[in-house]
Amino acid sequence: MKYLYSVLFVLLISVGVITQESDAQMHSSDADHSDHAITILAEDYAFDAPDEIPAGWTTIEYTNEGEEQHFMIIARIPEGKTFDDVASQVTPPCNEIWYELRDGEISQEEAFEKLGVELPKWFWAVEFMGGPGLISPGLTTKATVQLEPGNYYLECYAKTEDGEFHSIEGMMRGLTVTDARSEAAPPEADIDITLSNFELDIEGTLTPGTHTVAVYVAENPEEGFGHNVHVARIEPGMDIDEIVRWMNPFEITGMQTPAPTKLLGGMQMLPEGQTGYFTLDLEPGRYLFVAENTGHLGVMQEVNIE
Ligand SMILES: [Cu+2]
Repeated sequence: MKYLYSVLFVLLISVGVITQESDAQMHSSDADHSDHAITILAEDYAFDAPDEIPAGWTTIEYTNEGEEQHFMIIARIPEGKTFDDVASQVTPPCNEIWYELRDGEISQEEAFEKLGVELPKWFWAVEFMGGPGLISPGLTTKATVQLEPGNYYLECYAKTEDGEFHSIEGMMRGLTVTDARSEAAPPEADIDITLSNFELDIEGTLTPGTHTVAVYVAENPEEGFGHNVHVARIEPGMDIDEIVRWMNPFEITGMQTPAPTKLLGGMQMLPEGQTGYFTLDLEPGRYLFVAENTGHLGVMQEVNIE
């Protein structure tokens, strides 16, 4: 079953699109280039992002300029393959199978089987390298990840109110990480989150204000999956199970507009043994830290901030 979850996860999120915006924005954030920062804007439905960045620790300042919730996962494409290969060989079958699942024509099990048959073998070597978690319209988050040279793609697979992946609507594009290397160091974190297959552990004191959160993915004895975290505000009277359900893209209406609550960012799926960082602005209140596809298995924690 765990394998099936990881399979469906990987497959569904690769549903993509061919269009790309060419407006690129990239800047070094200061004169001595000690901090390698790029700015990416999320729109309904496109990323305004650079085409090329140097390797090394990279801080992505991600602003949601749209009217729907957005995130951005960064996926490394296997050696010898390109974004066009993803768009032409992976996207079309994935989207067709998603429609059949969404429209109730096939079960999840049948979807797994079809994907296993219809996708190219190389797709299983795609590696997910983190990226900014879900944020509500108007918010900005910073996510810091380490990227090695290669071909990557960026994707948001949140859904429109009609159940279309944002990627299909335009939120998927290629990114080249070049051999040039920035000397940027990772940020200092004051909160540590450790993710494993079935647990989310938070260390540090969450208080009102801005925090830098380090997200570490533990090595798992079994095949790992679902190693990501998003932060959602729990308003009075809200049903936590409903937030967890919405966070799960396997649910037919999971991650679909409208979002049930305010979303404050997080860290997208990382490989085992890897650390990524994100900034988090908190006000007093209750928050849910939850993995999108394994929250219902217990990978979540509720936090109360006085
Ligand atoms: Cu989106």
